[in-house]
Amino acid sequence: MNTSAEEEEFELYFWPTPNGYKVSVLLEEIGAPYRLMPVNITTGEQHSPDFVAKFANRKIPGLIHHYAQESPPRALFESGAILLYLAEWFGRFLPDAVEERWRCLQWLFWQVGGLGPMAGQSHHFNLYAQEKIEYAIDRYHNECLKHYQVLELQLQKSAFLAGDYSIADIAILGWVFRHERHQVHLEDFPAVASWYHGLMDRAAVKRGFEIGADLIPLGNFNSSLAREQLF
Ligand SMILES: N[C@@H](CCC(=O)N[C@@H](CS)C(=O)NCC(=O)O)C(=O)O
Repeated sequence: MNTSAEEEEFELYFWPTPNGYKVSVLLEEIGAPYRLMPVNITTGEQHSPDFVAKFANRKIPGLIHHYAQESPPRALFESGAILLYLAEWFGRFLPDAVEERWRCLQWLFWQVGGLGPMAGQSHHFNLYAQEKIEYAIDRYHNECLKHYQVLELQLQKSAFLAGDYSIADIAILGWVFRHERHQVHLEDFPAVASWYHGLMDRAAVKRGFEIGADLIPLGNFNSSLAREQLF
């Protein structure tokens, strides 16, 4: 850590979704105090001028780090970048050894560029699209299955993705948490299932996924307003 605890403050701009949970789980694992800043993406708060001024991507999660009194705070979007930033800042959940570090980054990028977008589109076409388009539903479901198969083969060889438990596991867990929504049965992927249940037993992981539980009833992804703001 590079600053004194009194000067330091994190604000997590958050909604209880897979990409949001990745950061709440990591912050809970690290034990870093943070202020939760709910952003109701179903009512369009991600498009408010205030939010966009901080996070040009108009999506959660976003992180603000007040790290020194005399320096302007850092604002970051993109969950993978946020995980990496926190892991480097605290020197935790990112392997030091070159081989494992690159494997960790490889799986982190695999999640943000592969599993996340494919599972996200699967949720969209299964649950939110008003028109049920069989081709799109099948396409993203098949992509999810291919990604789970890749994960399965890796987890048959090693307990975690890259050496010890790391931000790669946390990033992937954020999406596997929603396996029912992308209609993947964990019984078909035994190594993924055992990795998943092992991680879900961790107290910090449980806390991370509990963050924002009170917000869930405030978000309706199927309202016409949500469709207008999100899709
Ligand atoms: N690549 C981004 C994706 C973030 C993302 O898609 N966030 C969703 C919630 S999981 C969101 O804020 N959507 C609001 C919108 O699209 O308007 C990341 O990994 O942070």
